[in-house]
Amino acid sequence: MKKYTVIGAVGVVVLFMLIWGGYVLFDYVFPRFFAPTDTALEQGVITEGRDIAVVASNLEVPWGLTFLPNGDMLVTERPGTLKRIDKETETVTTVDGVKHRGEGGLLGIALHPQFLENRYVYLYMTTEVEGGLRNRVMRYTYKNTTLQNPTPIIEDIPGAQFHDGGRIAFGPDEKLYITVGDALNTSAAQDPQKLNGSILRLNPDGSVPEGNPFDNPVYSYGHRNPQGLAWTENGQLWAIEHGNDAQDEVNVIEKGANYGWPVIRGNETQDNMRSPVRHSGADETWAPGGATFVNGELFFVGLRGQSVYEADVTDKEISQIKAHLRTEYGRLRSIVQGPEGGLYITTSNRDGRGRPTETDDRIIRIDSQVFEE
Ligand SMILES: [Ca+2]
Repeated sequence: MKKYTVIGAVGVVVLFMLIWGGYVLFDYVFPRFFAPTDTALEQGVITEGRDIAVVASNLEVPWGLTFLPNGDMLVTERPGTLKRIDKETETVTTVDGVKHRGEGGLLGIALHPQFLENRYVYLYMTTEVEGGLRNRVMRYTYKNTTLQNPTPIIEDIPGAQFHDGGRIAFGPDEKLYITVGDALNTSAAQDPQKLNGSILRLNPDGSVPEGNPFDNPVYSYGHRNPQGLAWTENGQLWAIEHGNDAQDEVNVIEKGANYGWPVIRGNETQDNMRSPVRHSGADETWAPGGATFVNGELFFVGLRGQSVYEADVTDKEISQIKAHLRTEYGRLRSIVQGPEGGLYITTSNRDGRGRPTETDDRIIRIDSQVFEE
């Protein structure tokens, strides 16, 4: 009897240690691994009297964000739900076929440029098929706050636990641009016949536009895991991507160009490859998310960097990058300018790499003049 009491007591202690160990691992060890690195950037100062307000909370890894013509937000949550946010948050639908694993799941969202006429919504998502994970873009008709007529736009993009890309946006040419990560297949990034490690350009119906450089969906290649797309007022595309070990990149995107991954990194150069306009340096990680131009400045957000970055852009150069709101809201995934001019950022503290507060994840509206001196 006594023997069993001892075994039982040891069992309880072991069980307790396992639970405690798991708690420490998930709550302290993982977030430490993804804690912000030191930064060499100047820190922005918030203009007093300007508004920063939480406009939605209790979301689950919001990833893509866009505005309907009436000003409501449509937000994807990575586990697979589409939400509509006005004063309240309402689930529109759980999207069929989404596989939420690692960095994959329900990711980017974009509205057709003539959404008012056709009600088309585009979603980028990870799915699981025989043979593994695949990413795809689907088009739906958004009607009475439901998604109808699911139509594939591009399918069978190889996916993986990491580097799934996922940002989608219509350019000023009304073509759909799609960021696709290398999905851990680094050599695919150097092959413009392969979709991985590329920025794609498609007609709104999914066909390959005239003028694409390789007569296929690939517009630029040699990317590792591009996450942000933004166009200047003159229509120049910029993209932001994750480096391998720090050295996150800001690139000016030209048709048919090779951005070097995995052959060159940081400031390295090679014939017929483009080096970034700026990168984060060998010791600093931004882990960038979305990007947007506002009044000629390039704004992008950082997951690990936990900041809103503001880059002063002249033509195709960056003179300075400032970090705003560092660690104020945790990991940041998306930044979008609202129809009234405010900047909207989304947190990503529930993605397994952060330390969520009770109200995470959140969407925060920032008066666009907050960062002005
Ligand atoms: Ca590069």
